[in-house]
Amino acid sequence: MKLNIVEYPDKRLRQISKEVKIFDAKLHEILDAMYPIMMNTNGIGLAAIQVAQAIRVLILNIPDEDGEQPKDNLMEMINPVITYKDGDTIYQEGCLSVPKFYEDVKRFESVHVNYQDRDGNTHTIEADGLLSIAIQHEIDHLEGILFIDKLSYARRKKFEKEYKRMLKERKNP
Ligand code: Y12
Ligand code: CO
Repeated sequence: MKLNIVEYPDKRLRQISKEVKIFDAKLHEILDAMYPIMMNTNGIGLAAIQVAQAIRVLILNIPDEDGEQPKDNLMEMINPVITYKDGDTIYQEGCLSVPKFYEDVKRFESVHVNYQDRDGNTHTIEADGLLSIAIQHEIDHLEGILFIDKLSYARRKKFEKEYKRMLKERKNP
């Protein structure tokens, strides 16, 4: 299965992703295709809508203390729901769908999340640090929300100007 990353300002990123009800080979094929895309682009998180699949699926591979991302650390979350949130934290985020831009974003410091795995089994995780931030960033994608939507008016204006310039430069180098 060949999937490509959808980039801002593509409207598909604004879709609300649908709940997964069937945990079949098609779902596994999408998950299996998402993993190399995330790893080959140095990503730590990817939502299915970023590869034009409007289903409530996300994957995460948070680097360990040595900056390594072994496949053992891969997390697949289907139909994730935040059930508890606490505290505030600010982190400079980036997104594979918004290339070359990194901005400080305020998130909850810790979250509890219920989700299903690829076989439909239910799990709960208590996350803080980078994992918590990444989960919140990816769950936003499922609602059509991007990290740039969380910027102040002035920062968003600056971003739009610079992003337009970057796209133009990429088209006519
Ligand atoms: C903290 C911050 C962001 C997240 C969400 C997940 N975001 C990513 O995985 C972003 C990856 C990313 C990778 C890039 O590198 C390449 O594309 C090769 C990148 O660089 C460029 O666009 C040039 C930008 C973002 C969770 C937690
Ligand atoms: Co993103």
